[in-house]
Amino acid sequence: MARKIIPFTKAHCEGIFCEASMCVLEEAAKDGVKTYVQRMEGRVIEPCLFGEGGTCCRNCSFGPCMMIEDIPESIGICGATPATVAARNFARMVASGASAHIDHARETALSFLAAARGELPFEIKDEKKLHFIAELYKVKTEGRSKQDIAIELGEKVLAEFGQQGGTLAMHSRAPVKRQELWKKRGVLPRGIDREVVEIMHRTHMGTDQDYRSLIFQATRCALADGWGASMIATELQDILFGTPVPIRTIVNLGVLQEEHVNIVIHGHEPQMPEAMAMVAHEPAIVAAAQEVGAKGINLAGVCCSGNEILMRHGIPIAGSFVQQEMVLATGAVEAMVVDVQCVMQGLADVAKHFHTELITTSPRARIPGATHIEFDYHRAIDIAREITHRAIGRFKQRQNVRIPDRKMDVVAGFSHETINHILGGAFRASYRPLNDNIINGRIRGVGAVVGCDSCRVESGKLSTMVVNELITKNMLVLVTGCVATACGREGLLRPEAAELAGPGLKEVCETVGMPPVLHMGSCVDNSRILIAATEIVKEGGLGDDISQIPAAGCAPEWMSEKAIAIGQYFVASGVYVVFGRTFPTTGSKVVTDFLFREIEEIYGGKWALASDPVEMAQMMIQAIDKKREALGIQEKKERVLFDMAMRREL
Ligand code: XCC
Ligand code: SF4
Repeated sequence: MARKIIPFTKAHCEGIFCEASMCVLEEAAKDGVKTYVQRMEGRVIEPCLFGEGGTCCRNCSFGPCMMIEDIPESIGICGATPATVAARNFARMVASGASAHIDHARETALSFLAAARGELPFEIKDEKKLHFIAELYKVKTEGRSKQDIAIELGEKVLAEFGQQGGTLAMHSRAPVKRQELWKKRGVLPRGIDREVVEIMHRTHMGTDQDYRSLIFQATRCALADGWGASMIATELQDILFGTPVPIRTIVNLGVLQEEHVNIVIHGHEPQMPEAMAMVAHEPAIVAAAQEVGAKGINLAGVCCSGNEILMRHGIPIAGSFVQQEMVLATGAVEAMVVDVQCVMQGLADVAKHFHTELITTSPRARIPGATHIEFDYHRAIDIAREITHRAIGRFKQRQNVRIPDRKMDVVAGFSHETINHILGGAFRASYRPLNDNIINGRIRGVGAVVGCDSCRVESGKLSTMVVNELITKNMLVLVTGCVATACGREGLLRPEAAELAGPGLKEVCETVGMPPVLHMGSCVDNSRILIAATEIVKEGGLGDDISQIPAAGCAPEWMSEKAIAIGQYFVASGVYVVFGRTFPTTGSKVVTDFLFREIEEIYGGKWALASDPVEMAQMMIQAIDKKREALGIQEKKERVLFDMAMRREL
């Protein structure tokens, strides 16, 4: 076995564009490995304006009907206007994105129930949260065993998916004023699945043809995601696998280990990754690894599966979405285990060039060329062992390895409960200190920077530039998803990053020893941000609704339909949301105007679009300063802060 180790020594890592990481792709390309880089270059047709702007309809066989809003004759054969088509397409994106979270949550609820019944190797880890959520669902807790409570809770949660009327229990966690607003607007979801089906129905040829009405339903569906499915997924996963607490680990390609069997877990649902983590250090597994000349098993994550086990176990992340093929191109991965969402089909082709086995595990996601080993959580441990042994079996076939020496320390695991403790201290856990620091101006506001990293921009860089700009302006930043990984690569998730923050934020971070950028988890964990925002409201002093607090959201490199669903539930929760590079309704000025302006009068939040990272940050800051002004905490306090900073500098 002729192994070539390519040394990389450059000290500073520039995200995935660092010489070392790109070198992995270049070297691999010389061996004929094709990744997104080649596919982008070799693209035969450029993205078309109708598709990009949302004004192409193919909802019936008269079409596709492509429309230009400025040309009155340019409407559908059925008479559909560009606004109708753009709103229909937008709503369908929400439906698809929400479905991803909903199906994830369903799977979580099913495995939660099975675990409660004692059928799975998972046990309830967070009893306190079990009680809290049980009470939300009106499940009696007094004098009952945790199994009993969990069984009833699991059943009640599952019933919400097929529910036809009424409301969802999690919505009662929102600020009262927000709940009243949703009620008044009639936008409270009646059941989880129902709202998705209704979008598909309304967007069928010849049904709902009023863009406002379509956006209304898209909003109801988005709320069934954020304050429904995503929140269910987050909370039940926490109860089952543990609520994250701050934990130190590493990210980037360099977490792969030359002397270990590398198994990479990619996708979204945490059940399989949890099982893989449980078996990785079993003596029999380690012995089997040693038998083939490896030191043991090295588990690493990609995308949100990675975020889940990073948050709960400190398992390193090898790469974000854009890096997934790069991870395989190192030649150091024995098996990549994938389930659902954000898994590129191109992986199968990359894996073929190496000894890597690509393994699909979800009954709802297969890839030609991959091995399918279906994950059944009743047999979670056996399947995890089987997969691990297959990976071990591949180790000896490993050839050239190009693991760049690129890894970065991160502190992750900031659930909203942790923020409570860190800021308030163990004895007086509360959001009071955060609110006080926002009121006194040390912290200007809270910026949530979330979502994907994109092949169509300088991946990761755009997001981290937004984050950098925000923290220098004293904005506390919350991150999830692949943006979190990008921030990790750049060293922004270390307490040391406080150095980069503005004086006020820096002071707060140094006092409590936290990074200025808090990793709150995976995509479904954006629900943690909703709760954090609600906690800020409930703590008092910053208004009585989410739309009043100095907070804003941003997805600089969004790519998935989930991002649209997430953005819409944030807007409907009263948050100003900035998206990067492109927005799917720009072909219709009418619909875009509605989403970027008018909708604010309804929900207090709205969308915006920008391409330049500094501009994105500035837009968020401007929105936040406006909220500070409305709260009456803007000017005076800022001068106090300035004086303090001046004094310290002297
Ligand atoms: Fe997918 Fe969740 Fe986007 Fe990353 S961030 S590319 S959706 S993995 Ni959620
Ligand atoms: Fe064209 Fe109307 Fe059919 Fe859409 S539904 S393809 S706009 S005719």
